Amino acid sequence: MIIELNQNIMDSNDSRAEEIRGILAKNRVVMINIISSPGSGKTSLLEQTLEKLGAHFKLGIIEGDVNTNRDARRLERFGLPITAVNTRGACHLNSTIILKALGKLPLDNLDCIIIENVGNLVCPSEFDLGEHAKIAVSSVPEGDDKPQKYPMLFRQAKCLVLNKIDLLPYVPFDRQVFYRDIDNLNPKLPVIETSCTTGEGVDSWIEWIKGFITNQPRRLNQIDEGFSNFRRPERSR
Ligand SMILES: Nc1nc2c(ncn2[C@@H]2O[C@H](COP(=O)(O)OP(=O)(O)OP(=O)(O)O)[C@@H](O)[C@H]2O)c(=O)[nH]1
Ligand SMILES: [Mg+2]
Repeated sequence: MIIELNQNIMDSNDSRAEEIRGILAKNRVVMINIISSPGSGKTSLLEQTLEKLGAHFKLGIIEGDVNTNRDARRLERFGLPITAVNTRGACHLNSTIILKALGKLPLDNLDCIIIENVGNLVCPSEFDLGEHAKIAVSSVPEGDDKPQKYPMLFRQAKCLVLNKIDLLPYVPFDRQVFYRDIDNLNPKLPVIETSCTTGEGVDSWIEWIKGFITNQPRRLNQIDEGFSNFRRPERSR
């Protein structure tokens, strides 16, 4: 006898994501989910971000890793609340994991939680974590064809960071192809070019994320309230 289960396998993920949205709204916390292939520079971008954003907002981190807590250890020096999640092989974070991780963070004393998802360009974008924004990180040595080959993340992202631009002189990367494909997939997507190694472009990213956090409808626990007039930067090319 065959029993058919027609329930959407994402149903339970989606209902927990809804629960998370309620918790974040109640505590007036913004949650950002950073997604990229392994090694594009998520942790490097987080290091830059915590350095420069930590003085203005109360930040918490959820660090997703498949098999170690190395990235969480890299961020320990900032002295911020970090929940390290070891997925033991799973290629993405889901809303059940995030719900548990939120329980370990001091939500009533945070403005923004930044999630570093597991390095993977496909699966993490399929899971609603109840976040306010998915942020895509792509990097020059991965190639200019990634948006076209893995479109889901680039369609969903609210901001795209193109990292490792210091390597442009050394590897083939056609900006025209990259931007043409982005324009086809998500024409309004802000793209910010950075090098986490030289620091180039990082200030534009910091401006974007400050603006995003500030513009969410919520009570701010900001230390510095000087960002309410933020204007979104033009796409850098
Ligand atoms: N040249 C160059 N290297 C970079 C840049 N950003 C990061 N890297 C290097 O790229 C490697 C991977 O960076 P990570 O920040 O660990 O990347 P990640 O996305 O967090 O990697 P996973 O967590 O394993 O998915 C490290 O050796 C970094 O030093 C950059 O802008 N330019
Ligand atoms: Mg990392």
